[in-house]
Amino acid sequence: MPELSFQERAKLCACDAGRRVFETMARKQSCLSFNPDVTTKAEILETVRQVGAECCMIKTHMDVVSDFDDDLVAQLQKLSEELDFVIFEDRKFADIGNTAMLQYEHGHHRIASWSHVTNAHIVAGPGTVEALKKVGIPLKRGCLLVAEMSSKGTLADGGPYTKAAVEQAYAHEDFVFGFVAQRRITDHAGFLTLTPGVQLQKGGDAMGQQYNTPASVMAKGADIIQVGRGILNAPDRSAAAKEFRKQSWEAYTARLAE
Ligand code: 5FU
Repeated sequence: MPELSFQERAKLCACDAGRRVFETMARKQSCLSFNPDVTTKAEILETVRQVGAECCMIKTHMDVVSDFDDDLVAQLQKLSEELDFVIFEDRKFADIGNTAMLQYEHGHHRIASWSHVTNAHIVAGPGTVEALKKVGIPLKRGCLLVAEMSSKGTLADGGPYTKAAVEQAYAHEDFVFGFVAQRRITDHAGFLTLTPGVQLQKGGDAMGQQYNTPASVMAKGADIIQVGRGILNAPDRSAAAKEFRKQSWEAYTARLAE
């Protein structure tokens, strides 16, 4: 099957937030999502200002931010408009439906109120995503399912578990618009693949993370490369983000030309 462009794939995506992601990627010519995994509001905003212009998406873990407040959200939303990126809170909901729904809508972070995209594990069965959807759909939010992980020894490793994630996604296409995975796991072009565990050199960290290069993950069908420390720890973050963006966009255009 020929590879479709992100513009064409936006039309095949049944989720409002998912279409917004595909359209942002096409408009900005960026397959790069950056995660500022830092623990203060000032550091998050500083790093997003440094690299947001290169990214189609900024992925957050707000539960590690010591001084999280509503103003952080307001400033991040403002930057998302100014620099044109989608906000993705990587909350990885995993509980029974009722609890996941409460966690998504309420609590300190009120994720559904500001994050365009979130994600969920499928370990608890279909109830998790069914419940998240009740909160997310009226707000035009979208969700990715964690189908495979980048870490050593993961149980989400491409077998029946990954297949079950694909089945859940098909059942909720208006809310679920793709996967966190190490490769493309379905032929449905309206679903997007976001791949974490990416650095400019293959390798890993001391706690089980495994890294592949932008070109190698794009060749396996990634649409978005998820990069954290590869940019965060670079001497020039903006230059590093430009390089990740260039390498992944070139791999995407090469895929279109095949
Ligand atoms: F689902 C996953 C996964 O399988 N691997 C990941 O690394 C999510 N992640 C996230 O991507 C993780 O929580 C980090 O926020 C990010 C990777 O950051 P790094 O600094 O590039 O290793």
